[in-house]
This record gives sequence, C-alpha cells and structure tokens, in this order.
Amino acid sequence: MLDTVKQLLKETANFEAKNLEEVEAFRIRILGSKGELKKLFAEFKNVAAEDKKEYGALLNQLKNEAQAKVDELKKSLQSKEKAAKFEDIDLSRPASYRSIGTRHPISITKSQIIEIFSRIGFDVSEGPEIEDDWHNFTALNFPPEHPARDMQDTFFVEKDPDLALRTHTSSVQVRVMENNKPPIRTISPGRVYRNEAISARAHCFFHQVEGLYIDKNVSFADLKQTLLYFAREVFGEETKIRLRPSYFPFTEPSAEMDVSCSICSGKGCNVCKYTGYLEILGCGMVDPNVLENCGIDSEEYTGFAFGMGVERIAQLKYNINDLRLYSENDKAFLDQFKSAL
Ligand code: 2NL
Repeated sequence: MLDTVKQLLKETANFEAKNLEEVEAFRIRILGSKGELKKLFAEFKNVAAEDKKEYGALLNQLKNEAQAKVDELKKSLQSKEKAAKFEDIDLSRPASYRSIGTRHPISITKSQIIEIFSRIGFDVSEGPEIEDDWHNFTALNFPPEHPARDMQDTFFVEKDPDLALRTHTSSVQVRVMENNKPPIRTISPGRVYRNEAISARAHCFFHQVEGLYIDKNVSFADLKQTLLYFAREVFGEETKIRLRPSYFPFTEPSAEMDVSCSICSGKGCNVCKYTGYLEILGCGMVDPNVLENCGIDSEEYTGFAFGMGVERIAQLKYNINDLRLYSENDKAFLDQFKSAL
C-alpha cells in the first residue's frame, strides 16, 4: 500500500502533459471522485496501525502535489495556447483602412473660389445671416415696393419685421463699404435664404460668393477680365465667356455671364440644352446710389460687383443634377468627393 502511494508520488513528480486534455485525464485518474486517492483513502482502515501515520502523511502529500501539478500544468498550457494564437499575427501587415469623412462639395468649391480670387488680391469678408432691412435691401437700392421685399421671397423675423434672413451676401459688402475706405477688393462667401418650395432646382437656402472691387477708374473691362480669369481657373483654359445684359437694383449696367459648356466644348449637348453656354453668375458696375448709401464718393470711385451660387458652380464641376443632394447627407453621394480632399 505504502509502495503504491510512493509510486504515485513519483509519477506525479515526473508527470508531463502535451495538452490540457492530458492534464484533465491525469486529474481524473488521481484526484477524481473515483480516482486513485479516493481508493487509497478508503484503504486507510486496512493499513497496519504502526504504518497509519506515515500512510496518512503520504496520502496528503500526494493529494497536495497532484493538485499543485494539475494547477501548474494547466496554467502553463493555457498561456502557451494563448501565445500560439498570437503567433499567426503578421505585425508587418499594413493597418486596415480607416474610413474618414469627406469634405462637402460645397465646401470644396467655395474654397476653390476663394483661392482663385485671393491670388488676384481679394480678401474674404463675412457678416451676419440675420440682417436688417438697410443692409439687405435699402442700401442696395431696392425700391420700397420691390418684390424681393415680399414675405413670399424673404424669411422675416416675426417679432421684428426690420430683420430677415439675408437673401444675398451683398449685405456683407455693404458693411465692408461702410467701414472701409477704397480701394476695396473683397469676396463674401456665405449661406443665404429664400422663401421657396424645395425641389430639384430650388431650395430655401443656398451658398453664395459675391465679389466687390472699388477703386478709382475701375471699369467694365476690369470686370470682364477678372471674370474671364475666374472662369478659366474653374472650368479650364479653353473656356470662353459671354455677357448678356440684365438687371439688378444694385448694379448699372448689369449683366449675366455664361461660360462655354465644358462638357461639349460649346458644340451643344443636353447639359447646355444645345446652346453651347451655361449661365454661372450675375454682375455689373456698382450703382452710384449704392456707393453713396455706403459713404463712398461716387464721383471719385467706381466699382464692379458679381454674385454666384456655389451650388451652381459645384453642379457644373461635378455634374450634380439635383439641388437636394447637397443637404441630404447621403453617404454614397458624399463618398464620391473622397478624391477631391
Ligand atoms: C446673382 C447676382 C449679383 C452683385 C451680386 C453687388 C454687391 C454690392 C453692390 C452691387 Cl455691395 N452688387 N453684388 C452684383 C450683381 C449681381 O448677384 O445672380 N447672384 C447669385
């Protein structure tokens, strides 16, 4: 009996396992509820009295050592298994691509317009989106009964009819003229609001960039050359421009500018509706009344101004045929501008 225990002690000391299954089998054989120890404890009553002390001590030793062995082997095998899993990791592999957001086509286009004009000395001016009647209409030579002053076209502040959401960023340029002496060369980008039903071709807000140049002897020729430069920077060197007479309360004379269609190079296609030209902005010589309203001597100074919709420029650059796409935050739409970052 004592020999059996001693034999098991030796076995325990020498026991090695290749995997957790072997450890478990060993545990069941020695320490399990039907295992060797159980049987040996049951034999205790048959052991000769003088051997009982040694036998008991050896059994306890076996129990402790077997348990310690199981614990130790389990622990080392478990950590080996974990390490084996990590061995498959290729640390030299490039990290997986993390998708970041894109810049909005309106932002991209607006930045490009700012950059083009900054190269010829225009700075950027900004102002409030809630404007008073003076800066949005009166200073800009809008007659009192002009339809743009109507509720149907403009969002007014209910509690104060003198305030409205600006309908153009000319209001910013009025502020610039009031607060600065010529020469003035500035562009004002920003969001503007019109009270319109939302459709593919109209929205209740859009983004504008207006430009203003005031100095001695500024002429219509300066306006034309500046806008030709702009058109060629945005739509390509071969671009031609065309000015058609128009009307705005704040400019005289006024014109609308078309660029030759960059899709068909002026040959005629469905984008330019077979005219070869696309309308992109309105412009003109600043009306002397506007200069005077803003404290600038119209005998000494002249100026030109222009205004364009950023949505319209982006539409032509990127072939976007529905205005609503700009404000829907559709991920598939926005993802197309990844390369434009
Ligand atoms: C358009 C036309 C235009 C202006 C904006 C302007 C500003 C001042 C004085 C005179 Cl302070 N004019 N801006 C001039 C002509 C046209 O915008 O169709 N915009 C989307």
